[in-house]
Amino acid sequence: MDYNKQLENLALNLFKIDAVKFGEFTTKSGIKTPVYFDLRVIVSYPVVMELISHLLFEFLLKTSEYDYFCGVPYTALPIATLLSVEAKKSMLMRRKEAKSYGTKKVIEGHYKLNQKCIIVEDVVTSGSSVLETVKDLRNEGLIVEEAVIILDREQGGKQNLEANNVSMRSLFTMSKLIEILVNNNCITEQVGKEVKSYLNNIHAPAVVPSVNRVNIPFEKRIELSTNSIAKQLFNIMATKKTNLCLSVDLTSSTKIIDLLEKVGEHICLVKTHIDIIEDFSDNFIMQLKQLGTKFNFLILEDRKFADIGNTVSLQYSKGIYKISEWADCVTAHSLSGEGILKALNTCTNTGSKGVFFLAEMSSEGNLITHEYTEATVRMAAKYPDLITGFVCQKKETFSNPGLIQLTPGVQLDSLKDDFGQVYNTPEKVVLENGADVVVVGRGIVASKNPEAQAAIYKDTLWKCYMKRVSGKLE
Ligand code: 5BU
Repeated sequence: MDYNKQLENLALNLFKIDAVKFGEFTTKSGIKTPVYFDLRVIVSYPVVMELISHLLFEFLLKTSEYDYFCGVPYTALPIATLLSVEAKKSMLMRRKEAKSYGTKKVIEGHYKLNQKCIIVEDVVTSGSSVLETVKDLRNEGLIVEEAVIILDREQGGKQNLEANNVSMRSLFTMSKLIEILVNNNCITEQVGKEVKSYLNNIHAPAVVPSVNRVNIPFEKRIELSTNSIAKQLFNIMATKKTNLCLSVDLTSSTKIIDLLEKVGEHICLVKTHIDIIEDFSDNFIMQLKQLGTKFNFLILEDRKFADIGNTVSLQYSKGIYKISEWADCVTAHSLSGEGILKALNTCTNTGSKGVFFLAEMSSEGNLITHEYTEATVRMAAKYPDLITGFVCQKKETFSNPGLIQLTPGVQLDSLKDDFGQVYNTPEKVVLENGADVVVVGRGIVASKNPEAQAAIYKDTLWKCYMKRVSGKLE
């Protein structure tokens, strides 16, 4: 039987067993509704349970790669169990309340860090129940990026989940279910119309993205990273106790090397704009790498690639600079599409590489919109081995604790420069805005005593970070 026929069969069964009802009800999110879906009853109907899990497996899960299922308690638990048996994949169980004795575990079952868990849920209205389960699983170091659902009420839940980096697929949308029930004379056209107009008018409130990553210490986030440069950077930060990135925006290679000799001990990352250097040479690169080894810092070339993939691959590996040969990581825009990431991914011929993907900018009047930022984060999720983190300004921008938030536009005092750069203080970017690595350029480079100034930035930023992870925020 084809998918649509089987779906119709399921819809009629659900109607027959009173799992879908029409009248006046209030949902868990407090929304009044003329239609109510109550799947708790399915435990009394094994044939319906089997049909649901079979459809979920056949049509939504066959092509996915994952290690575990976790049902959102309680209604989806039997479905998750059946799926687990059908797919021969283990299941995890989330407790609604942690045990007050013994292990105090929230997630039951055996699992390993960085393995993928798929969420199973019956109905999504706002997505908040799914997100509670996602949060607990992510806190345990599991990767949660997908949810399979029986019914999407089409009231904003899908968007709320996407804002939290969870993509959702469902067997039915509410409109589809209603259409089937009207076509089969289970409900009148009038009731169908009422439900449709209700769906168009009532939306679930937006759910604030979970921001737990900012409370997890760098050393714990090493294990959560899937990019080797992110792992190295977290490691350097944790051992050197610095999250300062120096932007060496100087045009003389000797001056850069002299400066790094002085401040190398205070930084975890050096950020270059290689094309502003007037006396570039291979010798400069050699010295830069030697300093990186001597002081244990990585090199980020802030190239901001933005062209089509083929051009980017040439810009990355050819020309005078041959960036791919020496930069541990680079910055790239998402503007021209996924081709950029594909190109950078295939050029990783010389060991481990990373990309800081540009999701937001610090400059006044930049044209990046909220939608652009969200699409950038979604695009990055397809390249877990390549992406080191995001260049961004807000903690809400992404939630994956394995990725690094790199934030430029920081100075101790001045508010702006003459060309639209907007500065925030170290306190603001680390404590409020979620910055992991903080980029400082002229705040250090243009000061009278860069060495002393770098030490001040390092100490101030690290104190803010320590305060953040200790959870002692006002
Ligand atoms: P400053 O001297 O601290 O203003 O230098 C900031 C550096 O970060 C500079 O090299 C910029 O090119 C870079 N930057 C930025 O300032 N803002 C952004 O949004 C991005 C990069 Br992306």
